[in-house]
Amino acid sequence: MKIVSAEFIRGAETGKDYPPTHAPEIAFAGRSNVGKSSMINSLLSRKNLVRTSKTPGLTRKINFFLINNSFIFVDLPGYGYASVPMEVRRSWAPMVNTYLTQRDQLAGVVVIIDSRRDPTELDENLIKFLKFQGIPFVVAVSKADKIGRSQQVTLLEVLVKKWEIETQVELFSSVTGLGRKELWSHIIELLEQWRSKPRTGPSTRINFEK
Ligand SMILES: Nc1nc2c(ncn2[C@@H]2O[C@H](COP(=O)(O)OP(=O)(O)OP(=O)(O)O)[C@@H](O)[C@H]2O)c(=O)[nH]1
Ligand SMILES: [Mg+2]
Repeated sequence: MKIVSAEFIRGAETGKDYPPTHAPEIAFAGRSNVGKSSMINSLLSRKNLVRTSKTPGLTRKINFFLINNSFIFVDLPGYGYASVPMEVRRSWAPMVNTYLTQRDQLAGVVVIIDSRRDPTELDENLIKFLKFQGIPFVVAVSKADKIGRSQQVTLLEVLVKKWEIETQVELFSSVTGLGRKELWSHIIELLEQWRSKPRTGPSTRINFEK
């Protein structure tokens, strides 16, 4: 994918602040500090489009970036980091839940798991939620440069078995560029799928009332 332009549109906390755009969106979700923002920079070959930090909990809003004037990357705030203030942690669920269930432009989610940490219950909940909602997703295992080849293989096996997600798990490193090409091809597929069959209206939503 040739990146001609990439620009920050805005950060939003509630639905009314989402940009009034119609382009399909790819959202990046995962625990705090897993490398979401770095992954977006790496995919776009931009060093500092998205702010990254050693301190977990940096991204606290839903940040929208317009790419090539044709689709949007959405950097979601990270979940589940103990040192992040309770108030912030509590706001994650409704903020992200609203976005994932109500944004018709959502074409798919990149779920990011840290290669050096065991997947948590929160990661599993996110995967279950996406499956339940019928939201297409791929899993990217971040910071793969930090673990050896045999650990990489074991981790992939564990994830595939645990979550039954065979074809969509990719190793990724923002440092070495590992998995960049593969992740892009998944993203392009998700965008194409959405373009041929956009997610529209209440028929694709699940009714929790009854
Ligand atoms: N070695 C290595 N470090 C990485 C990689 N990706 C991210 N990091 C480092 O991990 C830390 C967190 O990265 P971010 O991209 O800010 O993580 P985030 O998921 O956006 O974090 P929050 O916004 O706090 O939720 C930074 O210090 C990055 O430099 C990677 O692929 N390899
Ligand atoms: Mg971030």
